[in-house]
Amino acid sequence: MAPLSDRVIAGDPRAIARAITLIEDEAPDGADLVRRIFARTGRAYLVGVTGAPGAGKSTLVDRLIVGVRKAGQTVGVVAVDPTSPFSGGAILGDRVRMQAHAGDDGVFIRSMATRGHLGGLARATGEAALVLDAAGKDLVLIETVGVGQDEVDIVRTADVSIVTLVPGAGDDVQALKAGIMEIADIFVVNKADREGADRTVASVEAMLSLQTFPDGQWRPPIVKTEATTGRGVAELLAAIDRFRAHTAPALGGRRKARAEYRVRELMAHRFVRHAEERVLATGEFDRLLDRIAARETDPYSVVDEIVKRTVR
Ligand SMILES: Nc1nc2c(ncn2[C@@H]2O[C@H](COP(=O)(O)OP(=O)(O)OP(=O)(O)O)[C@@H](O)[C@H]2O)c(=O)[nH]1
Ligand SMILES: [Mg+2]
Repeated sequence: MAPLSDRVIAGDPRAIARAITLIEDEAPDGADLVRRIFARTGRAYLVGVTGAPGAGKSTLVDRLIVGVRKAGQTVGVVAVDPTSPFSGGAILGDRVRMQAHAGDDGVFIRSMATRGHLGGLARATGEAALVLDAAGKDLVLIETVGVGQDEVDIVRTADVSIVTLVPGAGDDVQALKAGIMEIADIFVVNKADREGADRTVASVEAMLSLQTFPDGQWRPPIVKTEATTGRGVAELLAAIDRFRAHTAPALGGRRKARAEYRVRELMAHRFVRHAEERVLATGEFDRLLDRIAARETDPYSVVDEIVKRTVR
């Protein structure tokens, strides 16, 4: 049989699924695969969709799939599943959605569990997106629940970040402000059929008006949607297209920044692992921690010593 990387590049759905599993499992074969496919990536447009649990992200993603397919493009979806009591349900929901597109080989949907340790979930998600990119998908949608640093990192791996809000979530706007709000390229107020949608739009608008957007700088638009009926989805797709056109000249810079982030993360991960596995004797790390706790030494001295032995 042809190597997995070749089958991924050929767009074979079973190979794509296998490849993403390798990446999720942090198998050495996964790293090898990324190496083999990397030159074939960089063509897909990566769309991050985040927002509070239950905001309607999956429903929205589903509508986007339909819109993108109508436009004749292929699409891959990576849905990052929160490790919450809901996760089982979410995976189930995504399975149901997958069925809806079963038989359409222009669509590939995959849920990823939030159990990545080494290198983190952002790495796994980013690499899953690479697989879909190499497989020739024109658009890759990444759905994630926006709560913490993981999500901010995931969204950073996208070319465009969509933050999904819902009416009556004024407090959420506050809560989201710190992290996710700053990385929003497009705001969506979903469930616009509900009472208070215009108030939510107004509060995001008020927040945006506090910032200055110099001439030529993108000002995030606010799009009202009703994912259940598909209302506003065409406007959202149009906003994505506008953002894409607007940022096309800077895409290289954005991707370079992403590369920097990845390489730094990988370097840190490798160096730590090297120190733990090759430099420190078995149990030594633990003993060092005990000595720090007992104030016999301090963290700086310990790290100085480890670095000295590592670069020797
Ligand atoms: N009224 C209304 N309900 C909606 C709309 N969009 C989604 N919903 C409903 O909201 C619920 C959650 O939708 P999902 O698409 O699963 O939300 P999600 O953000 O993906 O949820 P998690 O992945 O679990 O965080 C479902 O019952 C949807 O039918 C909308 O525009 N209006
Ligand atoms: Mg969902």
